[in-house]
Amino acid sequence: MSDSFRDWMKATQANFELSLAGFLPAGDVVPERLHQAMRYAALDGGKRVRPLLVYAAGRLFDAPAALLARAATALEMIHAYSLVHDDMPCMDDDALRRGKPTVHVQYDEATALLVGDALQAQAFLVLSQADGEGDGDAGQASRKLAMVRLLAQAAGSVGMCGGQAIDLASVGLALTQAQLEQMHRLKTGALLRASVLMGAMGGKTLTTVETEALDSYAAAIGLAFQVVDDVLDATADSATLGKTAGKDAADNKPTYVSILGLEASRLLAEKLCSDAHAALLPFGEKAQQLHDLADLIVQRKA
Ligand code: GRG
Repeated sequence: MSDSFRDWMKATQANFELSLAGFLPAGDVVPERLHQAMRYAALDGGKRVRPLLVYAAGRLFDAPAALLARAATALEMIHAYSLVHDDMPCMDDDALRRGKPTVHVQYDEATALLVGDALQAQAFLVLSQADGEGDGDAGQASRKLAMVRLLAQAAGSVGMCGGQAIDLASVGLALTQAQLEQMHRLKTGALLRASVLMGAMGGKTLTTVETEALDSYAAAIGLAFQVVDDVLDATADSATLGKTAGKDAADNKPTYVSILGLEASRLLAEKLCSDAHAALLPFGEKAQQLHDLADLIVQRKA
């Protein structure tokens, strides 16, 4: 990973934090406690992988910055809501997230439920609102509608929520690698895929060939992300992860590490990273940041 990629990443994360803060309701707006809890859940934490993917993919076709900011914000709000709900006692029942007490611990369960619901609604509000840049452009309007559709699909029952349902039903079961892959393709992969496609379609209507290449990239990084997550859960400590380590084994969950073992899981992540790089070849130099993000996903330590 080059210094210029690291500089780009740090600057993008810092700009995104400001933009996200601006798109969230202020903490002194009624109902204050709900708005404060939404800001607690979404701000000041996380790697911002989905926004980084949106911005990197947006570069491919020079998508306007204002549209990318809305797409990135919407994706991160959906992601933040999923973490809040996932941590609740009725799901994973976790007390630590992003190095802080989870929302139901810091506030209460009812507030955590509403924070997730409200973040999801806010995501679609932000994405669908006019942004003063290219609003009269019919092409941009139809691409924005396509983004709304893509995000709804990725977040819903045939995407993230569906994957979570399979996950909850799989505890204690001996899944095959193919079944595990299908679960993660929905639970984590769908939102990562949406990040890549939404960023790219911010610039133009994608051809089938472009969509297929980006789909291959997204499928590879989506799976790599999960394989690495399983490896980290088995090998890193809670302080480094900012969430409870060793939770998968403790909860008797099927993981890549439990099916393949540690070394084979690491090799699989590296192979997926090479697949992701290969999928980007048609886009040339403009895909350098997407290329480096695949490395980041595989080499991350938290
Ligand atoms: C509750 C509808 C619903 C869905 C939950 C995403 C998810 C589905 C659950 C999170 C549980 C989990 C640990 C999944 C593994 C992969 C993953 C999404 C990890 C968290 O994402 P990161 O690493 O988190 O991007 P940060 O905090 O960096 O944003």
